[in-house]
Amino acid sequence: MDSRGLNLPEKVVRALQSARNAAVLTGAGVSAESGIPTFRGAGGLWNNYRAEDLATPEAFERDPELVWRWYDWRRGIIASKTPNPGHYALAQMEGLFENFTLITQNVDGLHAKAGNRRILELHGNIWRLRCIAEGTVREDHDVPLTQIPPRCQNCGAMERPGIVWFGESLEPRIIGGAFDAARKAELFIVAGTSGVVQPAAGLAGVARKAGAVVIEINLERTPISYNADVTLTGQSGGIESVLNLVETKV
Ligand code: BJW
Repeated sequence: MDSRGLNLPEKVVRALQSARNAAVLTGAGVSAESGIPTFRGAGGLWNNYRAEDLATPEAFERDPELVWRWYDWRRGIIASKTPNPGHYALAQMEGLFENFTLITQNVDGLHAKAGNRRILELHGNIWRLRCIAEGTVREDHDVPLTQIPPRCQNCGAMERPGIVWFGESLEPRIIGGAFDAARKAELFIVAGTSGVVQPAAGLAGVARKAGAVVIEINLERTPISYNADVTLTGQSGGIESVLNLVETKV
């Protein structure tokens, strides 16, 4: 993707250059270029692992050690990875709008590493651990974990990953903030998500209904494409090309 070859509708170019309020929703595809596996599609985690066995509260109740071993393995992969050009372009974008909210489904923490400050992590963060007795949360970057399952340093109870699993509610403050940002946005960019997991997938429709211009960036069309003014098919590193247009802001 390069900005001259994008051939964007006039309305989209205008939104990129004049919007004051912008929001972006990202998914696993944005971290794929850093070498972190996605969930669905070729090479996706759900091809080899069953979500029901690893990413539900019932799975954790049944076998916390198995769930923790899987998360420990994923922490090991993520720890060795760094942000890619797509992450950096989104970090740069934050400074180019009056209001900019980065809404992510990713749990890897790479948006913060790239420099974004206003981030809503819908599905939590893999470096956060939560005590199942007290609900207290701490950050832990040990790879591998020193103890599986890890224990609360205060009360000794088991900790769980600070992740939102299937069937669990998203933190009201975070999902509320995401819907507010979507409603307020004049420009809404969706990058690297299959658009099948709710409530995240509904954000683009909410933004569109409230009047935003919606740009999707993905390797392929998704259910979100129907709510997008334009779908740019290509790698999310191509967000750089979109950034070039924002930089010519009026
Ligand atoms: C590239 C690229 C490159 C690749 N460049 N692009 C309404 C209807 C039906 C069901 C529900 C509903 N409301 C709620 C549900 C249930 C459920 C749900 O949505 N299920 C559907 C799957 C059917 N949702 C929930 O349970 C949520 N909770 C909730 O809603 O609570 C209330 C409630 C509960 C129950 C019933 C009703 C209401 C919680 C969802 C938690 C999701 N958790 C996970 C795993 C935990 C995190 C972890 O361990 O890491 O989060 S699932 C997994 O999917 C992960 C992701 O964040 C999430 C989204 O995936 P994402 O990011 O889109 O990745 P992929 O792999 O799917 O797609 C990658 C995309 O990138 C592809 O499109 C590629 O083409 C593209 N790509 N390389 C650009 N280089």
